[in-house]
Amino acid sequence: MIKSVCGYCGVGCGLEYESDKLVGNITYPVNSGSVCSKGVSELISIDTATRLLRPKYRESIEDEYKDISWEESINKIVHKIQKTPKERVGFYLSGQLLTEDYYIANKLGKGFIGTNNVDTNSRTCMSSAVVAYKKAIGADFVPLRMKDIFKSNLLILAGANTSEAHVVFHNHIKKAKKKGLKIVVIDPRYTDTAQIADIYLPIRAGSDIDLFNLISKRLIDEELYNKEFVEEHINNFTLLKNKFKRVPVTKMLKRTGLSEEQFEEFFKLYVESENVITAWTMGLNQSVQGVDKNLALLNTHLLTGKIFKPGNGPLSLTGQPNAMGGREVGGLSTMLAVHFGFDDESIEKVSKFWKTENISNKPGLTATQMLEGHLDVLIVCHTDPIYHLPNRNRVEQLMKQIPLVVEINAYQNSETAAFAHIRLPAAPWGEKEGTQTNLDRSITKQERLTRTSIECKPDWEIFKLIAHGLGFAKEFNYSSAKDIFMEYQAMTRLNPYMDMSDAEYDTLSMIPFVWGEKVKEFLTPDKKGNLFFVENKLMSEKTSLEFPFVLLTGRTRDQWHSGTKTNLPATLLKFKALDFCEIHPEDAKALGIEHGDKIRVSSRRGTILTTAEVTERITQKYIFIPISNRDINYLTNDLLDRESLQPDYNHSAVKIEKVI
Ligand SMILES: Nc1nc2c(c(=O)[nH]1)N[C@H]1C(S)=C(S)[C@@H](COP(=O)(O)OP(=O)(O)OC[C@H]3O[C@@H](n4cnc5c(=O)[nH]c(N)nc54)[C@H](O)[C@@H]3O)O[C@H]1N2
Ligand SMILES: Nc1nc2c(c(=O)[nH]1)N[C@H]1C(S)=C(S)[C@@H](COP(=O)(O)OP(=O)(O)OC[C@H]3O[C@@H](n4cnc5c(=O)[nH]c(N)nc54)[C@H](O)[C@@H]3O)O[C@H]1N2
Ligand code: SF4
Ligand SMILES: [Mo]
Repeated sequence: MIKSVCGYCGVGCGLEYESDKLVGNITYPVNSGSVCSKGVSELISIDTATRLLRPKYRESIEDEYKDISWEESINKIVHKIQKTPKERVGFYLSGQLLTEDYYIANKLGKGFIGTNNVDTNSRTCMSSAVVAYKKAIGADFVPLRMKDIFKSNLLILAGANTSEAHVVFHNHIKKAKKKGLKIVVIDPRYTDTAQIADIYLPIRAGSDIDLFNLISKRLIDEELYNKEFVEEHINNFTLLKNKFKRVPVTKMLKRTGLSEEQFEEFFKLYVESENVITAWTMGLNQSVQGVDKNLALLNTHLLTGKIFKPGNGPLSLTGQPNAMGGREVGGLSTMLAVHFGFDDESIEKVSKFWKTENISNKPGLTATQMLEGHLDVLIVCHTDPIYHLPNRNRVEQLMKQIPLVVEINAYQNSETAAFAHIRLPAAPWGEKEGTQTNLDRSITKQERLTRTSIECKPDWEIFKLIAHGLGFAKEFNYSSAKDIFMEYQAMTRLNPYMDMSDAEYDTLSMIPFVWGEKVKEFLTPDKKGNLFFVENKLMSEKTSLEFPFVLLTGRTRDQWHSGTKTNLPATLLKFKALDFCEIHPEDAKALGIEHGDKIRVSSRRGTILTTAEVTERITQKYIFIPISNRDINYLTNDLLDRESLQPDYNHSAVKIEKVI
């Protein structure tokens, strides 16, 4: 029997592999034996006909792909990088990469090629949470664990559909509910998660800042905040208090779409609950004011002192399996490595560690800026930007202008494949090994369960080949994922709160290592938490007579994003629909649309076809389309949060027509 870990979501469930079968790992602390449909079907995705099994090349994206050897393809990439100014080279990584893959790509890009254009799809996912955590508590640090729900009295889920997106955690929430945990769900859709709520708040999309501000204001006005804690541990209280004196309370409540009774019922439960956890995901992060939404939420925990105490805290529910590990190594273009930025001291420490003089102090392009960055070489690894970036027609135009697009993927059927020149076959989950950090800081290890397909290579090895081609053989002298992990582990000592020296690579699949368990205070320089006054500036795209609906997008339980690993003949039979558009019965009636009708959904930027699902789960004037519809981003707008540069995926104005 081999122990490993699921490679899908941030819960990070342990798996056991025995005689060609996967089951949950009972001893693994996070999941105690359960897995969801994606976890158990990991094996199926190894053996599909859609695997990419050989390197491919074409001169122009008009041509057909031809097979090419590894040597020739790496040579072509290396030559092009050598001829290109470093600021015109970009690495587009993924929160699904293993830590070793991430580390080596980051070291190559930032440390040796000397470009900070190394970013990741986490930009579209978690970057608002990263910025807000740093501002409010001093570091990108999740200050509690999932198991804290068993010590809590109230769990608030804001813009998070755990029932479909963090399935095994959701099962734990249900268990905790049986033991008395109260649940509040804040979401414009009556999701499967909302069905287990004690209080469901059908908030208007984009108005979370108003709701959290209303809580904070009431806590201050009625002196229900934790005075002692605020005095000792919190900055900016007086400022916030003064600012709140002038906010338009009635207008704020109106913007949330909630009634006074709904708010009062919630507030009563809130103040009566001794231990409170607020968890959130894309409903907050994916917003033009994503950072502010996060800060408004964090304010409530700083005011009440419900942080760094069992059963309490702000719990960002990371989506991808290793988005956390990626952030730890430094996979965002706005950080260097091990949570360091681009200040002189950090650059000096990292340069010394990597033995390099090539690090630039200029933050790089983010994933959401890269395509506009006039790049000559773009290396895309373990992600599908053509599919996932907003305003796809524009993304396609920009991608076409890049002279060399390299796609490293384990499957052939991504959307980016149509825009690449070189495609390199990666070894997927099950054919490789390496570590990942789940959403609450547990570092676990994926094990190799089957032989690596002959022409495929683990992602780290591909970056190593490029590094060697560029003349950095000595600095990239690794013969295994373990070598890389151990170097990274040594590097974490540079940043004391991140020290991972005690992790044992060889036993991580059996005994996960949880880093940061000793951190029990704010990580800001003065060890105090920072309050911020933020306001809802109503910056999302406005609906109009022509585009009267707000489009919400998100997950369905059994599908993983573009579906290269989950939308397979062997799994489809059992699983939920891939493509539908939830629309309220009243709205459908007004448009003459019936359940099952083919419909055309258009925004100012593009049009897609889908099928109407008439349901009261969705509020009037909203529609929901799952992201398993690969065309979804032809519709979405490309407004970005000004600090995190994360897209406003959830709030695009659209219209609907029946296809006749
Ligand atoms: N099955 C499955 N699970 C996954 C994934 C997958 O592809 N498939 N992907 C993983 C990844 S990468 C991620 S990031 C996570 C995402 O995890 P979640 O964010 O929990 O998943 P979404 O379906 O995007 O849900 C976002 C919710 O926010 C709501 N929402 C939209 N706008 C607002 C708003 O303004 N305010 C509030 N309060 N709510 C709003 C939406 O109606 C939706 O229910 O899931 C992870 N888990
Ligand atoms: N409208 C809208 N757009 C969104 C979102 C939304 O909610 N709404 N969510 C955003 C978020 S939160 C996220 S995280 C992104 C996700 O968007 P993507 O990251 O683009 O989605 P995936 O389909 O998970 O892409 C992973 C790719 O890696 C490939 N792959 C699988 N295994 C391996 C491997 O071992 N090695 C390599 N090299 N490749 C492999 C897969 O075949 C696939 O092509 O989408 C973002 N876009
Ligand atoms: S909940 Fe997430 S980590 Fe657990 S089995 Fe499902 S997809 Fe995998
Ligand atoms: Mo994500």
